[in-house]
Amino acid sequence: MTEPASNIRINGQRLWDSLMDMAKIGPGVRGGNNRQTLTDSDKQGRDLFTKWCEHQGLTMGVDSMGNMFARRDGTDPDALPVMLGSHLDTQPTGGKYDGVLGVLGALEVIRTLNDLGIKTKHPIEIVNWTNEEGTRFAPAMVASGVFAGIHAQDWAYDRTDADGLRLGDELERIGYKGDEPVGKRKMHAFFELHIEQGPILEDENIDIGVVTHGQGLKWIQITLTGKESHTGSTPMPKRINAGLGMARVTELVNEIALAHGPNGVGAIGHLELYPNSRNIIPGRTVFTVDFRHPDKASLEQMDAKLRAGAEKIAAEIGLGIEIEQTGGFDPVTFDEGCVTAVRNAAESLGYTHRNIVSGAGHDACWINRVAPTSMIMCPCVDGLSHNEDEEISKEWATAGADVLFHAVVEAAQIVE
Ligand code: HGY
Ligand code: MN
Ligand code: MN
Repeated sequence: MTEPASNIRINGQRLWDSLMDMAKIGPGVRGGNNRQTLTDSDKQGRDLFTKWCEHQGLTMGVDSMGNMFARRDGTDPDALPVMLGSHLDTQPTGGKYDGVLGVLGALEVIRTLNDLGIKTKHPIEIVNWTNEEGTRFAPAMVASGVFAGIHAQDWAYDRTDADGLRLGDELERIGYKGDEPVGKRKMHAFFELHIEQGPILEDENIDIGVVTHGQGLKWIQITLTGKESHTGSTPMPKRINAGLGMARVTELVNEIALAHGPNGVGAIGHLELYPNSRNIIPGRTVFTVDFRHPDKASLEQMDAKLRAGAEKIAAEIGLGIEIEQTGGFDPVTFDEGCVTAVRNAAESLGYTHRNIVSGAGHDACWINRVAPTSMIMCPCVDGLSHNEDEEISKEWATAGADVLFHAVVEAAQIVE
């Protein structure tokens, strides 16, 4: 087998144009995207992706979790496919590149292979994983989690959104509940191109992040139950204020994260407060603590401190408390062989590169459980993501897709 000539480059302008075309679907209010999973705009994005793949001669398969697999045959029909991809769903105030760069960067790899008439021994499949973001339906990476055997499919189907709609029903409604049993497809390797979503690569003026590890994550949902009463006529000592409890737990989350610095991080991004009336003391708050750390023991310590501290706060105010872990995964070490393929590709292409730990969670973190996996990162402006102002340059996108091309083709093995 020959190595892909290092002068082969993908078509950066074509990739950029596809990113801009996809960004028109499910627009946000400030130039980003709101293409949440299993909404009509997610369906439109999936339909456009299918059209582009079929135009490249790929055959599209959809599994029972809506994961999409666009296949380019190899010369060896028995060889397992090399898969590459990410997710097309976005946050409600998301950017144009989080996830999308990985799916459309993969499509650009296929377009370049077709342009050059390159054959590979292994088939190559582009993947769009359903519901990576975990916003509309918690947890994040739920469909790649079912694929990797982490979650049961029925449990995933029963996840509900804020309006009580079930994930399984919404999957059916948009017509992407495939017949193929989830997890049936096996793969030779998986590569995911993704924006860094942090400031390191841009600050150090480095083109490529060679992702060696992913930090661990815990989503801990807390429900505090107090007593609704009049904000004017209820004497302070008689109040059982769930909102006060939530505020104190928020402060505690920040203290715990800082105490486990510099790598520990924590915040509360999801909050429901009942009845949310200006002149009623909140009787109930439901909120999710997001803790992350690259070290498993530290993450467990953060979790334990939170539980003990929240129980203490609830007792001081007289609140009922329920604590439930609603998502999470241990820190991830990616496959050495795949990581080396990424590093070698960046090196041979003349791109600057450095090892990096992923701060965000990705589908690759679950797929790493079932196949050799690694990730490629490109910088993003000010390290900003999960914000409509998320921005990258065409050059950064192109470099990332070039490295993806060479890493994937090396794994898939060119055949003369
Ligand atoms: O939460 C995460 O890290 C990912 O963006 N879903
Ligand atoms: Mn993402
Ligand atoms: Mn994201």
